[in-house]
Amino acid sequence: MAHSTNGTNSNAGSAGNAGTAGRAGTAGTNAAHYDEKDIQVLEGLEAVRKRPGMYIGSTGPRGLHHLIYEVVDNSIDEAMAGFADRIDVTIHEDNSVTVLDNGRGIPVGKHPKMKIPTLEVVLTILHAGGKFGGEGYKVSGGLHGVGISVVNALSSRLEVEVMRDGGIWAMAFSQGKVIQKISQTGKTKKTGTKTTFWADPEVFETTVYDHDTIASRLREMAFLNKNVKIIFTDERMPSEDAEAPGPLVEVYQYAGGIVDFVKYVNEGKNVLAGLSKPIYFTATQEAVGEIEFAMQWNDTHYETTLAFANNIHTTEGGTHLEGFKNGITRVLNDYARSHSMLKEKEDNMAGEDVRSGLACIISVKLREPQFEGQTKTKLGNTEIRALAQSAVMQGLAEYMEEHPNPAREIVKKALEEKRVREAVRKYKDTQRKQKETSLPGKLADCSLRDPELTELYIVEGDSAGGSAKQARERSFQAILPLRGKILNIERANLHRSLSSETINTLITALGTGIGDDFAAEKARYHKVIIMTDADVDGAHIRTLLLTFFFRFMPGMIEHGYIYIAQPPLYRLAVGRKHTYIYSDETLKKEIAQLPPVSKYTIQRYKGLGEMDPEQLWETTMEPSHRTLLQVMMDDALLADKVVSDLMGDQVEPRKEFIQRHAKDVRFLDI
Ligand code: 0RA
Repeated sequence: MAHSTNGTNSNAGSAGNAGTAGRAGTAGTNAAHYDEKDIQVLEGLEAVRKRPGMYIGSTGPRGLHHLIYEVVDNSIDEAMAGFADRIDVTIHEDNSVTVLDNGRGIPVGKHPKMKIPTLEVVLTILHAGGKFGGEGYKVSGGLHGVGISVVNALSSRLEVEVMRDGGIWAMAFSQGKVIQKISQTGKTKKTGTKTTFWADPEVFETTVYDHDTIASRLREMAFLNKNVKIIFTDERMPSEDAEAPGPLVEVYQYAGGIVDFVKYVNEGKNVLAGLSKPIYFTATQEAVGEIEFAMQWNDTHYETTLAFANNIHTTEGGTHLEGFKNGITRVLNDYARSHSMLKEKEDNMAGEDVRSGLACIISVKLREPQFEGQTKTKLGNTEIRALAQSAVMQGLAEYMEEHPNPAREIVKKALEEKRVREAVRKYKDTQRKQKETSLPGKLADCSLRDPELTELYIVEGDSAGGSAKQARERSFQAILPLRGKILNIERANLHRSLSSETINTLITALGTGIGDDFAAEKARYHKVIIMTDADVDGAHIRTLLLTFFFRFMPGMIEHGYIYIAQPPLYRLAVGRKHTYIYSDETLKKEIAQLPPVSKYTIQRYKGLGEMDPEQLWETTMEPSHRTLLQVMMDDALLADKVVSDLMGDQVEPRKEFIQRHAKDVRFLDI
């Protein structure tokens, strides 16, 4: 989301009563002086203007955006009832908003009880919104269910036009009061309702809508209601299509419904083999409602499950989510056992194992939703737990039996997560037992203990490690030889990486801990120097090590503790003198500068192992002669991009990242 003012995205619609407390306080003081007559007044729209927070959450940007959601929700209700399939939402240049649907139109005839036009009842009486009208709707969205009258109360002006029974009827209001009585203004064969409102600047801190927030919510609505086409026009913004000048128009229509939603969530991620088509199933229980699931695993290690009840994003979860979690854990364990993928002696996979890498949309539409929790975004209906669970146990199990290939991929991934989780638990146990007492055997530590003075050389290969151990100044230089390549952290998760011995050795030697446990002040060395061969393999190992630091110990880079050693590429000997050369360019220059008949020999170092300890010391380890590259990282980039690019799942952004940062490496002569 590009905006910051309301600090939320499409979930703003379910954001609840954030601003209620303050508002209620003010009104409460006044309430002390009310007599019976006043209380009656308070039951009308005046109450809404006195305590807007109670009805729309707040008078800040969040509450403002709620106005649009409330009006759109009414049209969505009409669509859910099967009478509308198109909703046009337009934000005009002056931040007024028009919502037009092609439903039946709000009834305009005299209301039998109230003796005024039903249209007026709907717009001026609290709670006379969607459910009003005898038969009513089967299901109804709208977080507060307060209806369009609340929007009317909080608008400096509201115009409504109803197309019904061959005619067009219009009314206008100001701050909830009729300023233009109902009248027929024309004829039409169409049906529908059109509402235009101007949020009251006397009520709202701001009356400017955020395009992305509205777009995101409308898109979500279209995903959740596949029969609805939502056309969003923002007249404040220019068209993105040069061929069609005019305002910005975006169309949201998803024939695939939540299947399209889950694909959208997984955009830019690698989905598991055979799962390019998401898993979809549904269950209905006449007296309760309908529940739909769309799920698709990707190769990341985090879960994105979005649960909705009557189009409301239930961010606090609830019974639908509980039933789902129980169901999916059972189905995957049953499958793993019956297909001998999980051995008899092995423990079951945990919920977090089976849901790792899962993107899932749950949408339940029920007749009488009960919303609970702090922000009224937790579904409370107990009957939904069983419905959700049995839906998953049938739907998912059936899918897996019919699609053995993706089924195996899903279970394989979950099993991997389980094993890794268990390895981590073991690792943490041993860590606790060891309590940094024993350092890895391969580490040739230095004798000084002051991290400001000490250095750790991470050296590729045992033979170079041997030379480095002989060459070093043991008081302040420690050597850690790495055997072969280290695990490719690019693709493994934190848990899995910890089962690698090399990684463990590294972590123990450095002393800082990793991830959330990282503590820079525990670093045992303030210079950690990566020393690899000057060839492709060396470059690869260096990349893997840098990736390791980027991912698990970014703080080491932030503190400037990570360096890259620069071993020479050549040794140029002329007569009795010799020089070490660090690049092809310099070599050419040096040779060109030699007197014409000079005799010289060039030795090319393919690896560190070709240097004897003295040479290694002289060229690469001795502080007054060596050149170290300090690895630097931009702070903003760290916060923003490391997580998505490096922690992410696609290889390209990661490669780009490392390539980008390779350039940020700067020379440092010590
Ligand atoms: C009450 C009763 C009927 C429809 C509506 C309200 C209605 C409200 C809104 C709000 C926005 N768009 C709407 N469309 C319809 C049922 C009328 C009938 O039985 O024909």
